[in-house]
Amino acid sequence: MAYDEKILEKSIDPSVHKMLSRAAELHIETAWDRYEKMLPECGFGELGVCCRNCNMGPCRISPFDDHGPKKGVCGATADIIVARNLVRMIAGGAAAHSDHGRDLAHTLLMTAEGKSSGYEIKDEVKLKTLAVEYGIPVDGRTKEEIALDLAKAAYAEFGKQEGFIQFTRRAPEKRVALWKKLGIDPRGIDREIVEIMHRTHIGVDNDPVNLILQGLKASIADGWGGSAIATELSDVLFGTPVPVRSQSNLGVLKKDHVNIIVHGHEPVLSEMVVAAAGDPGLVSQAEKTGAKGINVVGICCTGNEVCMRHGIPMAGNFLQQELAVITGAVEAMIVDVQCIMPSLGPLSECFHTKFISTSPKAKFPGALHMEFHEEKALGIAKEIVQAAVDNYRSRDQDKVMIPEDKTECMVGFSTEAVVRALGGTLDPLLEAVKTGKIRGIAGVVGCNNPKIKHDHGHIGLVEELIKHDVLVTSTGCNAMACAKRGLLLPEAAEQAGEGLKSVCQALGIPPVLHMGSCVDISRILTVCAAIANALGVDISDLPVAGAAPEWMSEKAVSIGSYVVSSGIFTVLGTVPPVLGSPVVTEVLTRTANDVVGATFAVETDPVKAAALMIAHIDAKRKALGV
Ligand code: SF4
Ligand code: MSK
Repeated sequence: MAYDEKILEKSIDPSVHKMLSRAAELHIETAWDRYEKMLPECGFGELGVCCRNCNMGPCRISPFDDHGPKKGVCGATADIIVARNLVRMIAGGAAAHSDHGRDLAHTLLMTAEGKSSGYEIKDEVKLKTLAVEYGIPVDGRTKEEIALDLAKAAYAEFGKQEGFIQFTRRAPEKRVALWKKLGIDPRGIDREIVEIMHRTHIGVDNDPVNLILQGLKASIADGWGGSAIATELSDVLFGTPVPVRSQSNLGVLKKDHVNIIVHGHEPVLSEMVVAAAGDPGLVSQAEKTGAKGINVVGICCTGNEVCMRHGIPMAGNFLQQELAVITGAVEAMIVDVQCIMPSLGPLSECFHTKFISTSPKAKFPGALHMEFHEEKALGIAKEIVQAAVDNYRSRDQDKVMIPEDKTECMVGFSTEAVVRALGGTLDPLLEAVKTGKIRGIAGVVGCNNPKIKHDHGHIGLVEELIKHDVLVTSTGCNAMACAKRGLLLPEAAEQAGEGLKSVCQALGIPPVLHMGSCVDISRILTVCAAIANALGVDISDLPVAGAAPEWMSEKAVSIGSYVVSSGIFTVLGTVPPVLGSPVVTEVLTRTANDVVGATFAVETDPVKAAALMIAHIDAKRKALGV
């Protein structure tokens, strides 16, 4: 079918073309329309030079006009304002990831105390490994006793006033020593986030470099702390992912089934929805309404979580959430926290879709709130699924338009699964890197953003990297873009360079490894740390690079910051709001290399971004003598 040129410009995904055309037909607006209405976006905001941290303002520095203001009312310069805004973004992102980790610690605590319903400790081996890491005794103790101590230890990481966060000690000794020297070895997770809010209050920290260092400290608390806790405790409770086959894209919705979408981030809710949807009583009720069954699918990182643990199909990434509702085939869109557009409420009212919020932290206009609590988790999940089943009768099949697009994928490469795929040790990977069959390793992650043609940034970059023998590890919305493109299949090795192709074929793995959700970037850090430790070097010495081609969220700012703080060069595909400050721009893109051994680069063209990453990888290979 031929589409309007304007629609084709918005995405590389044919399912998106179909659904945007459908939205236009129904006169329904989407994020792309709202983005266009927003243009031109505020130039001051884009440069990061507006401040409303106190009520003498709002103030904005005028970089465009020589006679315009160069200081805020308090005297803050563009450098100060940009640095404050940047680190507040880090605080927001680190808080989101870490609060997710805290919720997992809470679920583990409740489960260990026998107070939760429906949860169990699924990975006892991991439980014990983590307990040993924390110095918790394991011999002769029940899994509940160990889990109770582990949950309390993880909980304590958030409110700790002094000392260090245990999982940061997975980083190579040289890296930890550097963090200590710079004063950025984080103490408690919450403490570092609160300190950002304090320092950015009017009249406190007005040194851009000092502010950025605190931003890095909080981001390390996120990546090696809160996010790692979220990942590890999810594995304990729901099982450590192993490679599993599934499908991706809007075509996973089924015309003759009750369709339930789980969207958001925390597996605590979605695991129970998946369990409830398998309840024979609910399935038979669905059949009585005329449906052939109950079809659960995921969007955003919840999609990644349930896909890698249960093979539940992924309906799409961030910019596809509205399009899923526009198919007219969704009985319930069930959400918890993060990346959920408030537009879903009014949009759902145009269809029969029930938009169900579940977290006391995240309520939305137009949503039906069915609050989720661990004590009655399975019961509440069944009530939610029941609401979806009952809603099937309200579906107007004449309004249904599901694009047929869907692609096979292989997901679930946890660190443990990667090591298993390599035969139990990292040696084959190290050998492949040394011989050059694998030129280097890239972590490509992050969101969608209507500023960039949907999925073009992700796919353009990843395809270019694998073509040049760079093994890609992927999470978040990048992983979904890769899944839809068929890059998460072992067969995709055909698109890789000869070296990478031979390694993938020998091991039966895809050239792009799905490592999970946004918090699971902690898995990528763990792999990098293990490789650096095996080689006796720091992470900054490795031929590795990171990228977030279509990033948009504050979480992505925190991620980029902890990745760079860990010594990994990172390329951003959308421009961060820092260019209004020469000092901040210089620190992030140049000086950081002398401080933490890595920098940020900004490159909106994915092929050029890949070239930057490959050049960096080659330079590191040369320095390592491989
Ligand atoms: Fe203006 Fe300074 Fe207040 Fe910010 S903190 S709004 S720059 S006076
Ligand atoms: S879901 S943070 S849009 S990756 Fe983790 Fe996607 Fe970005 Fe949300």
